Amino acid sequence: MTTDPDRATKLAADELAGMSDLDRAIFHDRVSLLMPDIERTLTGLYGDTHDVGVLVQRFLRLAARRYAARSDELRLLDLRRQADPEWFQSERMVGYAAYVDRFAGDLASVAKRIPYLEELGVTYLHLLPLLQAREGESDGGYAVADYRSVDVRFGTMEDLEALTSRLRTAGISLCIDIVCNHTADSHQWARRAKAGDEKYQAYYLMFEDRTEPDRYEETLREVFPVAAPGNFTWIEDVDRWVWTTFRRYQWDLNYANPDVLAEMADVMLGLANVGAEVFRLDAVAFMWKQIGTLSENLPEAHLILQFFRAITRLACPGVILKAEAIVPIDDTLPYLGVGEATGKECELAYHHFLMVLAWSALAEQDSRLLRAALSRIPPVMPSRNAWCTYVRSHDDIGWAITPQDAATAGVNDFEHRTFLTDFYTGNFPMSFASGHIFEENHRTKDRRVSGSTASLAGLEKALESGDSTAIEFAHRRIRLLHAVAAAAGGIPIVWSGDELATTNDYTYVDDPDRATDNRWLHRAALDDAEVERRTDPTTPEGRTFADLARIMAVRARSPELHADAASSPVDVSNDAVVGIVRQSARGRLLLLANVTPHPQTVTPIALDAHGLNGPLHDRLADEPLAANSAISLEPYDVKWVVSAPG
Ligand code: OTU
Repeated sequence: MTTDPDRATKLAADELAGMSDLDRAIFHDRVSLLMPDIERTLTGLYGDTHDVGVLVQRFLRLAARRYAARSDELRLLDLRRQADPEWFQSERMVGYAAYVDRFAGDLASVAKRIPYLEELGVTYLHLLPLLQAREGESDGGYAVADYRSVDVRFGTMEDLEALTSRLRTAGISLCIDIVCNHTADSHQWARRAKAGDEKYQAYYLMFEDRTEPDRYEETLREVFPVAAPGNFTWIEDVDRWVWTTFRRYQWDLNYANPDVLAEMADVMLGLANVGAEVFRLDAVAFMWKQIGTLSENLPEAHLILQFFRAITRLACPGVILKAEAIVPIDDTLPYLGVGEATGKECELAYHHFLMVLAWSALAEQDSRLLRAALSRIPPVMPSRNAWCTYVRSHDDIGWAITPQDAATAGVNDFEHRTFLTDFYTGNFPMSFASGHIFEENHRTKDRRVSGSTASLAGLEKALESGDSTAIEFAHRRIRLLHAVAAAAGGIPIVWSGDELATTNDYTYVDDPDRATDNRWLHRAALDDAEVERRTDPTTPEGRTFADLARIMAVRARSPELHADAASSPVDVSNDAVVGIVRQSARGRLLLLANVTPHPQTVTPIALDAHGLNGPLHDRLADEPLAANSAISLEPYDVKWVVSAPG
C-alpha cells in the first residue's frame, strides 16, 4: 500500500490553505520524503487491526495543521537545523538537567538563571516534567494530569514559550519530557475510563480479572518492587485491573490503539510549536506489551519512536528526540536507529552503561571491567546520533552489568553488583560513599542506589571527618567523573547540584509526597547561598564549580570531542588508569583517568601504541607533557592528551 504524495498533500489542503505556495511545496516535499516511514511504521503497528490508509490521512492532517501553525521564529530554527544537522554532535554542546522548582522556582525564574548556565557553558537545558502533574504524589511530575497545560506551580504555556525563546537567544536548546508511556490516574482520560467510558478505557490496558495479568506477570520485571509491587492495579470504580508499570497512579497507555498514538503525536507537535527543541521520551522501552515477553524493547516500541521521528520531521524538522531507555546496553543501541531504521529513530539516548562503569572503576580502583564492557559497543555511532553522557541523574543507579560483561573481565556479575551497592551505600571496608539502597527487590536480590554525586564520591563523609586528604580526593573524583563524561563521546549532561558538589538532602522525609522515594536524596533545591559560593574557590561549591566550568570550556574548544569521533576504550598497560581514545578526521585525543588514590604512570610505549608520540599536551590542564617520557597522574587525576599544538 502506498499513498501518492500529491494526493496526500491534497488531503491536507484545508490545513495548509492559508500558506504560501512555497510553504505548501515544502510540506509536499517532506511528505514525499517521509511517507514511506509513516506508512511502514503505521503498517507495522496497525496493519492487522486498522485501515492504514485512513490512519495515514489522519496523521497527515494532524502534521499539516501543526506545520501551518509553526511560528516564523521556529520555522527559522527548522531551516538552521537542516543547514547544520550535526548541531547537537558539536563539542560545544553541554547539557544541564534540573527540576523547574528545585532549580529556580518557576519558569520565569529559570530565565534569571541563564547567566549561571552560561558560566558553565550550557547549550542544552533539560527541565524535568513541567506539564500539569497529579496532585499529591506525582513521581516528580512523571504522572501527568494534563499534557496541554504547564503545571500551575511553574507558570503557563505562554511562560514556557517565552522561556524557550529567551533560551534560544542565549544559544540554549530546551529539552522537555514527553511522558509518553503513562498518564496520571487523575488525567481526564483516566477519569473518563473510571467513569465507564469505553473509548477511554481503550486508552489503557484494562482487565476484568487476573487471568491475563497473571500470564503477563510471569515474564515482567518490577521497576518499583517496594513502593509499587506488581504491574497491575485494581481500580474499584470499574472493577478492573489496569496496567501500571511504575507507581499505582501511573497508568500505562495502550499504543495498540491508534487514538493514543494520535493524542501523543499531537501533544508533541504542540509542544514543539511552543519552542521545545528536544523531547526526552520517557520510559520508551515499555510502550508495547506482549504476553510471554518482558514487554520491554519490543519491535513495536521502536516503530512508535520511528513514527514519532517521521511525524516531527514532517511538521517541525528542527526538533530532535532522546530515548530514555535505561536498559541493558545491547537493548539501548537500537533506540538510536539500526538496520532498516538507521537515521530514523532517536538522535539521542542515555549512555547509562558508561555512567555505571565509571562508578564501578572508582569503587574497584581498576579499569578492566570498563574497558572490557565498553569494547562491546561499536566505536562509531549507528548514524547521526550522540549519546547523552552523565555522572548522575534524578534517578537511582541500577548496576546494569550483564554476565557477559562481567565474564570478559573475570568477575561474577551478581557479586559485582552486590559489591557496588555495598560500596556505594558505605557498607564495604574503606568505602568513601554515603548512598542509600533504592527499591531492594527481595525476589531477584537486585538493589539500586540513590545519593548525590558528591555524597557517592565521598565528599559527605570527608566533610564530616574534616580530613583534608579525603576532601581533596572526593573533589578529584567528582572532577574525574565529569571529565570522563565530557570526553567519552556525546553530550555531557550535568545533573543540577553536581556543579556545586551538593551532598545528600535528607529533608525529603518530611514531605509525605516524597518520603517513600529516596531518589529525593539527590534532588536537592539549589540554594542561593550555595550558588553565591561558586565564586569562592575555598568552598566545596567554588572548587567543583570551577572544575566543571573548566572541563566544559576546554571541551568546547576540543574538536576531537565532536560526537562523530570514534570512542574506543584502550589498554594503557596500567589497569589503574582508564584510557579512552577519541579519533576522527578532526584529530585524536586520549583520555587518561587514574581511578586510584595512588600516583600512576603511563609509559611512552603505551602512548605510542595509541598513536600518541612526539611532543604531547594535556588539553585539560593546558600543560605541555615531556616528550618521550612517561605521563604521571596524581591520585584521581585526569588528562586529555593530544599532540602538542604547532
Ligand atoms: C523514568 O525512569 C524516569 O526517569 C523516572 O524518574 C520515573 O520514575 C519513571 O520513568 C516513570 O515515569 O524506572 O528507575 O528501566 O528506563 O523508564 C527509573 C526504567 C525508571 C527506566 C526508566 C524509569
